[in-house]
Amino acid sequence: MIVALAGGVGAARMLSGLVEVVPPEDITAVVNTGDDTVMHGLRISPDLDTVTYTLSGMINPETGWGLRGETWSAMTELRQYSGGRLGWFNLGDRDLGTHLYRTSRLSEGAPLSQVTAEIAARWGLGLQILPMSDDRVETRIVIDDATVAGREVSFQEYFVGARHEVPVRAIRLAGIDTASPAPGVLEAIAAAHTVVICPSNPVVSIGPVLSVPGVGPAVSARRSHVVAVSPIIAGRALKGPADRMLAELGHDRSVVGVARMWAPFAATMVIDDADRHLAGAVEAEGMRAVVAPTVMSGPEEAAALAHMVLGAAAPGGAA
Ligand code: FO1
Repeated sequence: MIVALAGGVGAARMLSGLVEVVPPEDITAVVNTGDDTVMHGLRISPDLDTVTYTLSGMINPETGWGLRGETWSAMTELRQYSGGRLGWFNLGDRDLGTHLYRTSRLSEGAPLSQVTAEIAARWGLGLQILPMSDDRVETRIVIDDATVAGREVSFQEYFVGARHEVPVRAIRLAGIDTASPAPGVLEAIAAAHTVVICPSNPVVSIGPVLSVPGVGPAVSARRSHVVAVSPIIAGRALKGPADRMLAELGHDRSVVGVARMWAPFAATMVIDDADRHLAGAVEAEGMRAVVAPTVMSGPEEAAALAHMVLGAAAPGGAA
């Protein structure tokens, strides 16, 4: 059994490699839901959907979110009605079907983990996709915008509304203290042969997963079996604001900064060839550094990285 702690695009690519080298039934993805939002009354779970659509081959290749070959009639109508005011977060016509289904099932009382399994089954996926929690946890971002310093906004207001171009001052995970891991999360981590920390944003993707009460300690308890893949390559994130966010929140904007965050949880970190010269500094943080090509530019690269990651768990088993 392999457990992957996952955010959005980087994790989805990592998982698409993992399913090529391990039977999908042996994989459990534990996915961040801190980015979830309610838009027009609909519950949107961007990271769950990015993982699901990517693994079913239906992800929109241009955006990295939403569905391939999407149409936008509903959004066009919404913008017409509202003079554009309500159209800042793009929901494609087919994608809306997913959000309508999720929202309906949640309002019927089904937990998010159950609904997520139903959505994965509809797309024919063999792996288990679990939200980090069935409880609502909301990643809130404290930003400095043009009008107010220290304004708290939702993750999507920061990421999509402000195009993640504004400085981040702090992160707050609303609801985290009372959240429980989704059923099966702790059991999967305890039973895993390897736990993979996917190359997702450490602060707003993996951070919330590890912050669900019980999850961080469960991962730390398996430290020697945990392999992290750095989302930072030569000081840059391939996609999204992870690099800037690390710096803005006082972390080192490099694989060394990531190692400092993951050392309590993972014995091994895979860093890119471009960061080979930092392997010693990563090891000084208490992690074993494994150097490999980590850019998953296509299915072959993703499978090669997955193969390497699964072989990289610390030898000897010492936590
Ligand atoms: N990202 C954008 O940059 N613009 C959008 O309009 C947008 C809409 C959207 C709708 C559904 C969905 O599942 C994801 C969507 N995303 C959009 C992506 C998403 O907000 C972010 O990539 C993640 O939250 C970060 O992991």
